[in-house]
Amino acid sequence: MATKTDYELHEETSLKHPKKYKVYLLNDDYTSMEFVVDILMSIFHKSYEEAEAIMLAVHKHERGLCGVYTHEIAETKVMQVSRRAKESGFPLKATMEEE
Ligand code: TYC
Repeated sequence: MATKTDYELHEETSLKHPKKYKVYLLNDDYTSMEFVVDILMSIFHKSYEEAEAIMLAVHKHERGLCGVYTHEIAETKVMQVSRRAKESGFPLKATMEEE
């Protein structure tokens, strides 16, 4: 078989290893601890215990890892956090960065 083009190699490796993105929650002074725990349980599927530990870590260290996802899923989680926060009148934000 002829040598693969850069494009073919890229397609092959990106299908096998799609890039992953870390999603972080950011601390602020106004969002309630209870709301953050609820977000971690409902959007990031954490148990109550895990959610409380992540929330306290964010409160203490300014940001905390909520999960690692493909680009589309990470983007959706960030948007869901932003929509729920807005609806509830909290400034809570999530960010994503390539792993
Ligand atoms: N710092 C907030 C408070 O004292 C709690 C908080 C935790 C807010 C985590 C955002 O991502 C966050 N009420």
